[in-house]
Amino acid sequence: MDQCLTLDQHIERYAHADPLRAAVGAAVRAIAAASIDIAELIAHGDLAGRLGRACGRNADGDVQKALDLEADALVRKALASVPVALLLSEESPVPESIDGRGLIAVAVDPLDGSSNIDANMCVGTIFSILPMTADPALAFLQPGSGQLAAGFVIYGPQTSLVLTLGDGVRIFTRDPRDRTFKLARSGVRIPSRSHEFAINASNQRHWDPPIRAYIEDCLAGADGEAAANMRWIGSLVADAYRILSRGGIFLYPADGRKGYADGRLRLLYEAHPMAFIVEQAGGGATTGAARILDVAARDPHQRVPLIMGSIENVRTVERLHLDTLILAERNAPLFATRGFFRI
Ligand code: FDP
Repeated sequence: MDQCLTLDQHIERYAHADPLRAAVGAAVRAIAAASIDIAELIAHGDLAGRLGRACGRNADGDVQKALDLEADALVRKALASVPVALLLSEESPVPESIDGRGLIAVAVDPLDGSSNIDANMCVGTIFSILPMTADPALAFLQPGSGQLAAGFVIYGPQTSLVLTLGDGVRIFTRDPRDRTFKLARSGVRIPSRSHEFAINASNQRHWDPPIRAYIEDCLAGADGEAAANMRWIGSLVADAYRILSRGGIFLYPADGRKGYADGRLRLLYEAHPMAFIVEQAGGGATTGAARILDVAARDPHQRVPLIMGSIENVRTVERLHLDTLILAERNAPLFATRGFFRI
């Protein structure tokens, strides 16, 4: 591994003289530069004013925190000098035109996990880069498999950028000595099987049968399997980073609460980029019924159920969704001696 390779050097190697790749590289560099400013703002905590204070609601009704708006402004400013045709931010109601000659469309969640700001926990910035389409109205209606690049920055004990340009996953960590991102890990692989799961268990009574059944087996340790361990940070970037580091499964399913028929997470700037990264690291990402990267958006802020992580665990959840016979059998008396882990 090129231990001291900087993000800029990596992007130069990737882009060569290809204009589309150069545009992708420029957007990644701009978001990385904005993320250094965001990291420094977060590091000031309440000394920078109460970053976690509510300031209003975005077009979709989500509460906006002060840091959501500051991060949005920093990302927007950084991308202003990059050939981006369209920008979709979680904080804006509709995609905005930036550069009419731009070759790419960028979807971004400037500050993910904002309910964690006051608790001094990990938050992040997530982005997805798509090729621009001849008809601008179609740019964000492409399936996730069309992404050219995806990544997220996690603001934690270290600030790290997790990046895929479609050739595996690399992690660049910010070097505090010179404010540059340097390659810390390449060839990131998610172990194919894990005994760690992440879900907001307080929603259990609202889950559909397949999710309920899967989690019951995780807790029971069916068929001699060790009972699984639970971790829920409540910050997508942090749960995703842990899964990239040591495996596991993350579930934010659809549930019976009002407004949760498609889960909570957004397709274009949360599920698509995470799915691209996770698949590039050998994992899986599904709605339960469909591969996330095959899903195309109907509207810019569409939500989608997201189940992602270690491939064998994800496949088990998919089988539970697709095969109603498995669930029927589960309810039969014989199930006392069988579990999904053996299927
Ligand atoms: P947040 O609302 O704090 O921004 O995407 C939104 C998100 O956090 C994810 O980061 C996180 O996984 C999820 O919502 C947490 O949802 P719950 O509060 O329902 O657990």
